[in-house]
Amino acid sequence: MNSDEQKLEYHHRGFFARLPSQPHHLTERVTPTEQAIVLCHLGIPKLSRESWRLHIRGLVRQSLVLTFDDIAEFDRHEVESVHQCAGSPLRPDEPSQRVCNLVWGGVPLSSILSKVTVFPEARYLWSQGADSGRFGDVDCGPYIKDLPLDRIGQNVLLAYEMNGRPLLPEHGAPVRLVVPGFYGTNSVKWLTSLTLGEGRADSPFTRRWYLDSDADGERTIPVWRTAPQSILVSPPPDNRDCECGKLMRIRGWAWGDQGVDHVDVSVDGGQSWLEAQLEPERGHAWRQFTCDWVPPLPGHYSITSRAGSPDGTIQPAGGRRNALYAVPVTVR
Ligand SMILES: Nc1nc2c(c(=O)[nH]1)N[C@H]1C(S)=C(S)[C@@H](COP(=O)(O)O)O[C@H]1N2
Ligand SMILES: [Mo]
Repeated sequence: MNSDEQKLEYHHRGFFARLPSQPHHLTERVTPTEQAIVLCHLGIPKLSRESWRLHIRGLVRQSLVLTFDDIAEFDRHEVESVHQCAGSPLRPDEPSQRVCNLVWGGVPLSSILSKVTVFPEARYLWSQGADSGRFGDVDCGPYIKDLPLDRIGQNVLLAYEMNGRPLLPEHGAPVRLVVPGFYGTNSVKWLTSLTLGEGRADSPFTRRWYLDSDADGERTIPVWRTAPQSILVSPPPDNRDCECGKLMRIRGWAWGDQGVDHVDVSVDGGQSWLEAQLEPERGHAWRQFTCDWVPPLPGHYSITSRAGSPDGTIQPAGGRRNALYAVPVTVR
């Protein structure tokens, strides 16, 4: 343990999560902060803007240390983006709908990196948080993630605001990384250092967990880019106002890092599909889809939505985090 870690105080020590997002509660385009997911593997460290420092090191000509005021001097940018937890790293294939859509304010990482000379061998950016400790019976050291350097042009942000307010402690105050289009796990909170590296970072969060097997099961791929996914906001489960012969508007959100070019809706548990209307793309923010349906007969129905990306990938029936799920509806 170095002297920085010894000095560090915590609001909360150890795993902490708030995952309130029941899809039908996510009625708003920008998720209110109280409804946003919170996921902390190791705890919630206490950091102040005044004493916070960001170290930039590794394959750069000269390392750099920035204060909060240094960061605040750069032009402020805003990015609206889906913020999705990939689910428990101990149960990576479990389908989940832990998601929200937030507006982040801060400085593009590219502006910060333009202040250093990056050596051509550098291919990855390692990002480290102030938090350290145990997770899943493993002594993890600090929370460290990485991302390919060529991703940085895509709105990667050093964020100090969420939904127009300074970051709350649990969301990474005073400054965190935000990687739009990647799963939330990559958006390192309580950011303290950025290291330019030739290979991937060496941490349980990059080498032991957050690795998926590809379609053939032959290779592992880092849990980086979000797969196509959709959630149903309306009707809510077990809705009582559905009437036979009365038009029902089925509505929800869809997203995916490769883009989503269609969403289909099924009312019969996935046996047949109707095409939903999808609003135009809006960067890495989620997109609304709607589908009008007139229930022909009273009875029990099972509503499902399925997003697909231009390369032909669609949400799978099961066994993946972006698998389909169904909303039961009774029609009178
Ligand atoms: N330093 C640090 N950053 C972290 C984490 C963490 O445990 N420590 N959790 C990650 C995970 S798994 C998710 S889903 C997001 C959650 O961000 P939020 O709590 O602001 O919603 O933060 C990511 N960044
Ligand atoms: Mo997560």
